Amino acid sequence: MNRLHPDTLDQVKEDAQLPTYDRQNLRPGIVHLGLGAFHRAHQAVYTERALANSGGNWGIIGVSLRSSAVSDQLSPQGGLYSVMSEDASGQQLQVIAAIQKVLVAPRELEQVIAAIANPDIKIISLTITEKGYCLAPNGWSLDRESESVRADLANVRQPATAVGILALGLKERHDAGGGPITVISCDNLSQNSKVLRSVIIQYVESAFPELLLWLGDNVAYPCSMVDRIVPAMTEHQRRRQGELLGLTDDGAVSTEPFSQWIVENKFSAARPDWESAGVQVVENIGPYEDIKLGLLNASHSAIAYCGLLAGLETVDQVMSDSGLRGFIEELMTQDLMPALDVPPDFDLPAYRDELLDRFSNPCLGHRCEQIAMDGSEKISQRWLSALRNTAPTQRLTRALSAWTYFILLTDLPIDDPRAEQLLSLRNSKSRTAARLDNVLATARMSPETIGDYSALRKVILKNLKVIKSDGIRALVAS
Ligand code: CS2
Repeated sequence: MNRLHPDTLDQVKEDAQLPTYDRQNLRPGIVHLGLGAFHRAHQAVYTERALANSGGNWGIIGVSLRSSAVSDQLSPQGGLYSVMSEDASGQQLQVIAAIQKVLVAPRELEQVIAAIANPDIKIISLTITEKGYCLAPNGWSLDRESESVRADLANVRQPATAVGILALGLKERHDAGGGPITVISCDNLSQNSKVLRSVIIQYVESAFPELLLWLGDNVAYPCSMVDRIVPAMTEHQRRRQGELLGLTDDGAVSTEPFSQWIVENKFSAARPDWESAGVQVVENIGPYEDIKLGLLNASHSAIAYCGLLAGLETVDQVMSDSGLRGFIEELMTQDLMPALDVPPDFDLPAYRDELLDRFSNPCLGHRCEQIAMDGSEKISQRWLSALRNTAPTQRLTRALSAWTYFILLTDLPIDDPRAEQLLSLRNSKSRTAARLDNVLATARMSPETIGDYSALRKVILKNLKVIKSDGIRALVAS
């Protein structure tokens, strides 16, 4: 089979949807930092549709912040890749052409900075994951103690973090008279772009204080809520997708039919006609962000840790296990939903039911291990607000116990920005009770952040014993 490329598009099988706009004359208008599968199956798809509907120079320059893997996949394909959305009712395949160029920041930093400074670029979007924001333990300010931030601040012309790269790019933009720009975080963080604004400003205060006034006048940071389940591709899925497409595609991504993007109406420059592509632009984004994080992502993390401890591999396997499914459903209904502030016209039970259906999608193969990654960053975003104010809610405390057990009492791999610290806690010889506070503190859980912390900790210790003696299924059934 030939490889997907602008010159081989005529070989794409007829079921697949092809780009319908004039890509030859398209110029870039967006720089995206963090070119993972999620961006390719989400924001890039909306931009593709907006280009087809309304045109405009909204090509995307995608930037990988660390490895050259995505560049190796997409650059030989002229930036093209396919997105397949699938559930039990069937699949849809689309070739996306909106990504015009892929840069790898560690080796092409100058080009990345020049792209951010280019006056044609009106939007910077980011999917850099929770840990990419370099947040201090308070979850809000820049972690000046972290090695990566210290290294960037010591050498502001050679940054490696997204924060440092963005700050330097904006500085160059200012110096070149590049004009206003909108910066949109598309990560699962509460008040994502506000948090981004805060770390950028703190970084700039140290690195380029002369820039502060310009930033205030020229850069807008609309918050956004993004939603689409995009599991990491396996080799098997990539091959199968290639067969359906009629061409090999190293950049293929597969996902679910559902997709949602809600953006706060707060742009400082032009934007693609995203509304025509289904993006909702709203005045008040808070409730949408909280509901999605507090219900979808919060239960996703619970599924991941319970699933791992039960020896299950994927989310749909957890959903097919009646005991675990019942637990997750109750967790959502009894513990998570009451903690949410829901607009009067929002049907929360219907949203929950839709989530349960999406989690049950048998085509996704979404691995518990993938969701379990970066737990110390994720669970504070997802669980803390429900744990914070009330007396420890039973089921959420069980989910937190599952995470704690996973960290301290298993030998499952830990993929986490605080892995070193967590592994040394796992391997320490002291009693579990003596290690518990340190583990919880890595996820911003402490007497300062949780109302009845001592009750919570007592329940967790009891739960750990139950998991140890009788397993996770016994704990969730108790
Ligand atoms: C998941 C999310 O991996 C994870 O942590 O919870 O990536 C989730 O699939 C998306 O936020 C869905 O929109």
